[in-house]
Amino acid sequence: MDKGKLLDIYAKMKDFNKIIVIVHKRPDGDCLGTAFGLKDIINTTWPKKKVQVAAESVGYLNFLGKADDIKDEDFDGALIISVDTASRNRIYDQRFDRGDMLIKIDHHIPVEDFGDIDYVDIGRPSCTLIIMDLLNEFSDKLKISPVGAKALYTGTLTDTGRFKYSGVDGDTFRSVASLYDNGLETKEIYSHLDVRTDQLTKYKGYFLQHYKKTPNGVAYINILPKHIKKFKVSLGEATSLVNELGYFDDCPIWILFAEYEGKIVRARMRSKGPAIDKLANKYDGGGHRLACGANLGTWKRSKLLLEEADLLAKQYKEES
Ligand SMILES: [Mn+2]
Repeated sequence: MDKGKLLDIYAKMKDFNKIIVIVHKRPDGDCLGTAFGLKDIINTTWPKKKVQVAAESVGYLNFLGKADDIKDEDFDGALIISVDTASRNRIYDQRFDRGDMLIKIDHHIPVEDFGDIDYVDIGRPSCTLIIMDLLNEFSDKLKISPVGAKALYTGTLTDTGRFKYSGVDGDTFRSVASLYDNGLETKEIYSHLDVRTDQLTKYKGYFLQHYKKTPNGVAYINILPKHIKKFKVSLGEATSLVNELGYFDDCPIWILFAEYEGKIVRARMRSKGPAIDKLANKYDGGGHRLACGANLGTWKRSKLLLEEADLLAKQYKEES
């Protein structure tokens, strides 16, 4: 934790009367939780400030809050805070540099600095936990409502796999404890996260019957538009099943390939041993040591990635 930089961020939030929080493209629970949690802290602490969130909406996360329709003039004289995003091109609203000042708050392995202040803490397993660091560091000044606590808890849950992934530590639970002290109610959160449509349930059946394994231990599946269409699920829903491939003893790496609009292929990569971030970097991606995304473009490149992942699995098995 960098207390000096947290003080800088606090001072800027206090200074500016217009603040826009921007998430990354195709947002997940952590980045939306971070954005709506931060919005709630600013609104609860300084009710007169105007805070907007720039994000696309994702059905199952709509309970966290509603994104704003942001006009060009909203950026004039505003403080922009980019959350959970490692590189410029992944920022959801590309007008991010039109404000007076830009702050980057992130927990991914750094790709590039782009803020006037860059606060990156890869030791935190979710970006929401950095917001909680800020909250706890200035607990005599900053306030949060149960609505913000709900958002921060949700992001922590989704990015840590419900406190299961590496990076979860005592600080994680101390931070979460303070959310309970601020009125956190978890029942509603689980009622939104623990639902599955008939369509996705049936697609999951298909998914579990059609994954494959490489010779040395990479479990993978290719998600094609025709499957999505047939089962009437969204790509977001289909790709949320990635960790269904994480149960195999003989597969330390698992990858979900999916074809997006314009025939663009992307990968979600996960590992329970070998570091995969360098491999993701080679394929225009990145993220964390054991959880990454990659932008392949074509199915041809997905085969190359798979071959290299297979090699990593092989080396890992030989070493351990
Ligand atoms: Mn995150």
